[in-house]
Amino acid sequence: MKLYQVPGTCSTASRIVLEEAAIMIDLQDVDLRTKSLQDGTSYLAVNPKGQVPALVLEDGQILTEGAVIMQYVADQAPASGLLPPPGDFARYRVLEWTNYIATELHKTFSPLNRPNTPAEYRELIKSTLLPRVFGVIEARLAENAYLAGDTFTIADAYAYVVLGWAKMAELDLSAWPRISAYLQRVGERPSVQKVVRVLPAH
Ligand SMILES: N[C@@H](CCC(=O)N[C@@H](CS)C(=O)NCC(=O)O)C(=O)O
Repeated sequence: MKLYQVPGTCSTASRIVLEEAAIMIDLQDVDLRTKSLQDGTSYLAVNPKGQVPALVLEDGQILTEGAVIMQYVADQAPASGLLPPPGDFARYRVLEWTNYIATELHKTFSPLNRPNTPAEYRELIKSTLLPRVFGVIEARLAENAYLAGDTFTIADAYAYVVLGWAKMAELDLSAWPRISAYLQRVGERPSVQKVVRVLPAH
């Protein structure tokens, strides 16, 4: 399989999941500004959305949307515990948190990475919108070591990468000590140590 990615962006969550699942992958870096690949060809021919990640399967099919790529990868390695099997209610708890991270955390952060986002909106994101999400995650981590329970899942790979953007946004996480401890704990996982390089996200 091949993963189109940019280190430090949300595609890094897919890399962590691939690593946790012990799946070998060919990595291809994308220039998100020009939407081009290192050989000069257009990334839009791979993924017309122009965003990372995109996963090319063994049969040539291309799968996009990080939250879905992570589910696909986790299902290739059921023993990893990254995502419980269909029919197990625990699966839906993992997907509930994965969806929350995608729609409420990731996409609330995204405008901070666009140069043309108005200052007033940036301020609203930092003062109100993100703290509301941080509060939900902080409360959850008071109950469990990980988002969906007591084991690491795809939701944690995703949350780890996106919460890591707080530093670049100059957001002080000290008001959320459980999040800070969680980032430290997840950051120590061998899979994370292997893949994480923090670069500006988009
Ligand atoms: N809906 C997509 C969004 C992915 C996304 O936002 N990717 C960002 C990097 S974190 C990106 O490629 N940004 C470049 C752009 O939007 O032009 C997903 O969940 O995978």
